[in-house]
Amino acid sequence: LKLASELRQALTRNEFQLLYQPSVEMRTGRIVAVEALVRWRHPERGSVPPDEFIPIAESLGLIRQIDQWVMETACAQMVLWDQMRLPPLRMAVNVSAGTFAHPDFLPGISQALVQAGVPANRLLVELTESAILRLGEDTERAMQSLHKLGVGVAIDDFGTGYSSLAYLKLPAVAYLKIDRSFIAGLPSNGNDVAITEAMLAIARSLELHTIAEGIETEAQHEFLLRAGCQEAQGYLYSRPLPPDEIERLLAPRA
Ligand code: G
Ligand code: G
Ligand code: MN
Ligand code: NA
Repeated sequence: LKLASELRQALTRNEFQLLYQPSVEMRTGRIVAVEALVRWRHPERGSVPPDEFIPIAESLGLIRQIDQWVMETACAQMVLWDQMRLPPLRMAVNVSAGTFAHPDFLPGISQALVQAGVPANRLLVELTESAILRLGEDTERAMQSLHKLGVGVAIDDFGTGYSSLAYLKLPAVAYLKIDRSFIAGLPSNGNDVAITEAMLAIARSLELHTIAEGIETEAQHEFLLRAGCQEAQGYLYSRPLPPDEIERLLAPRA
């Protein structure tokens, strides 16, 4: 596979790029966080979305290197934004199951934080519910180490993974991200309304912070705000953006 050999070289050729999607506090509309989303700028194919190359990177054993690059780049970006005196944001990074379970993950994430000089509590690791299912008992050990380090975990694509809810009690788990497949039907689809309200209720009783994904309409925003969801991401607020456009959004106006 040509793409596979090209993917091996993409890191050394510096072909990866991070876009940042804002996450807004629903009550105020204020941007409080960004999620780093990787893109591959392929010399001929143009921008390759992660859905196409992350699975290949996982099967080739390259995902840990990519995720490490993402963590280091995202931490360095936070420092640049601090130096530009932008309001301090939380930074979320996505990691694959293979990255999360590996013994080098904890040293890697501490190194990224120390190297940049960023406090651990500004970084959030997003792990999908299906990754947790694949990890099994390794999950708990890795979660405990992360918690000790001070890095929180968000359960990404929540509601789609068919996994047990037991891991929601782990102290590292601080955020639930409600998958956009449930948001899409709001506020008219009764099943999506029921499921979303149930997920928000679970989060409330476990004192987990909630982030809804994929908000595209004002009606979805209004519903989620009234239902008590705390934070949201989606095209209604902003697409994933390159750093300079984040700066334009956040720069204090004169
Ligand atoms: O940006 P986009 O919506 O196309 O992302 C698609 C998926 O790719 C997301 O669900 C996200 O979890 C995953 N993804 C994005 N960036 C990274 C990354 O840096 N590492 C890993 N492992 N997955 C990522
Ligand atoms: O799985 P994860 O949540 O990490 O991936 C986020 C992906 O969802 C990104 O690739 C991003 O481009 C996409 N996304 C973000 N906001 C919206 C939205 O409002 N609508 C849709 N359809 N996709 C979105
Ligand atoms: Mn995510
Ligand atoms: Na998600």
